[in-house]
Amino acid sequence: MRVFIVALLATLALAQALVKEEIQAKEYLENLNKELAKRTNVQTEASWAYASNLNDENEKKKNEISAELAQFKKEVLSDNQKFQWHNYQSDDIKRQFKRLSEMGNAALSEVEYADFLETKSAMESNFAKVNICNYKENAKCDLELEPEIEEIIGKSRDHEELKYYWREFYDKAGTAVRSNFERYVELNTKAAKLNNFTSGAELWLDKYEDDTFEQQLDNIFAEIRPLYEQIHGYVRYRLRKYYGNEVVSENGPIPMHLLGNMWAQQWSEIADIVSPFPEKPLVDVTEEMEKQGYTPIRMFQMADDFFTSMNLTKLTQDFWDKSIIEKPTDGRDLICHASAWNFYLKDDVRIKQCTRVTQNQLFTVHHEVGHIQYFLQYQHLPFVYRTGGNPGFHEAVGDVLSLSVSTPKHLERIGLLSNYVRDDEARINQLFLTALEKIVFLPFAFTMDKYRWALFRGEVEKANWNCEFWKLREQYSGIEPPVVRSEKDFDPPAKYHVSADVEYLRYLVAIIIQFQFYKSACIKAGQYDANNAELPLDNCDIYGSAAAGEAFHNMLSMGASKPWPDALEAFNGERIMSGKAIAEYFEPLRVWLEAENIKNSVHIGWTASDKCVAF
Ligand code: X8Z
Ligand code: ZN
Repeated sequence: MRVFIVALLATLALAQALVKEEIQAKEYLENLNKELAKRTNVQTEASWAYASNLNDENEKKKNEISAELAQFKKEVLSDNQKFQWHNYQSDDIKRQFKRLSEMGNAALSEVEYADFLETKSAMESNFAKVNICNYKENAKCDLELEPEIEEIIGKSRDHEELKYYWREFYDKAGTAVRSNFERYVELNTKAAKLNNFTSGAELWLDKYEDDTFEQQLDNIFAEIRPLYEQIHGYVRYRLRKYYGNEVVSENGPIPMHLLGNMWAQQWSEIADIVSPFPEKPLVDVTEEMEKQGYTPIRMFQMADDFFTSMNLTKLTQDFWDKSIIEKPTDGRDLICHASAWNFYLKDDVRIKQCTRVTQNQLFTVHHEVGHIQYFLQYQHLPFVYRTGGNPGFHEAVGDVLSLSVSTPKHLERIGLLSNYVRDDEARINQLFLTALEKIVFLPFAFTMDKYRWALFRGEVEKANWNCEFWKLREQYSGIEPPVVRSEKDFDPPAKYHVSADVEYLRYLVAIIIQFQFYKSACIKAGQYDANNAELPLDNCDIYGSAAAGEAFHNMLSMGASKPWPDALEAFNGERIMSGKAIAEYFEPLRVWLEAENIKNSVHIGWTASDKCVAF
């Protein structure tokens, strides 16, 4: 009996000690979150200075400060281990500790982390500094990706010219950094293992907090693939008519330089030559924007106005004072790829974008302002929670508004579209245009990470690294390079996110869930009713809807404080990622395309590509 009482007292004492420790841990976390915000702010300032002016001095400063932050994170990790947090009562405290114990690449040794940062900067700055000589005037060698090369790839219909720019760009942005990329993969793997992951793929996937995530995406992708194949077959059929049999085959993969985008990730730039009803209107307000004297600042004001119309947070003074929304003309090199930045101080949020006045850029502006809205909605939370429900959530917010902006209804409302008659044919044109942005993007986005996962997992021999990339691009998207590539080339880093070490699955997830958000927001706004032909999903405008805004607020203000199904639930009551909404949106197009492709005996699917050989 005595032994029992002593044991009981000892247990009680331990439990009491644990409760006391948990109270102390709470205070510890409060201080730590503040300290991390402060230090991350300093590091972000240095990153911003570098990204907006790529010189050696800025690079050195950025890497030094990043190394200091990594060192601090290591100290935090060892401090955290003094707490028995796994046994605490509060889920919130446990979640914070778990997140604060994730080191990412900062887990590398000091020397290797420095190497990692230099390797990344080398790839990123190489990408940003690519210059190409003009195809027509070979002495003019100052063409940059943004804006000149992107414009040519989008507008030129001369396939030889397109091929020239394609090859020049991939050689300079891809092949030039092969050795850096090899080193990057090595260090990435080391870092993943130091974090107790089997590879960098698992480290990236961990952010989705769901062991079946990859499988879920495979399943959703398989559901959408038939629609993709219909679009692919139709576009190839139309391109064949346009360029001739010599340039486009009947059954093979589509030569990607003809698709209006350097990476063939979105094909809307060629809508004018492939849209279903050429004699019917195709919504393109670029000219009208130019005519009305639109400016980048006006485009950002419009995005701000859209968010505030829904009762959401308006852009801050710091945003307007500190953002870079036009390409500087002072000759400095910078990273033009659009990005949104959180500085982890109250209201200090910025965008860096070399904005051009076009319809697609108007959508990108909303995309970026969506990131900013998220930053502002969760800025009250502890530092560890100031991020998206998962990385895809962050990419989806602004896109939901873009879906709304792209409708004829909204474009009419803002005076960019007039005399538009929305009959069945115009509607198919419009759905097709959106599909060239959204459906076409799915296999592209998937392969960006399927490829890198395979490398990180050590599943591909180095001697096959380039052809493996093209194999996946062919299998998933049915496209191929315009010229034969080999292992002497190395093309993956010619995509910004590969050179810059940005995980890409987020964009795939974002497309799927943005349609879930959009559909619910449209219902809340009274703009969509599946049983009312007057209120179709593809002409829903959520502008001015406080109800839709409230759903956003409920989700965004949670940041990452709960697993993502909770965040999704806060928006619309669902807890599962699903392809149902995207399928519903494109259903009229699917029906039309299937009939049209049969009518024209269009081949569906593609044969294997022979455009990559070992040597
Ligand atoms: O990188 C971006 C944004 C910045 S987060 C401009 N996007 C992806 C890309 O350009 O490849 C948006 C869509 C996909
Ligand atoms: Zn984004």
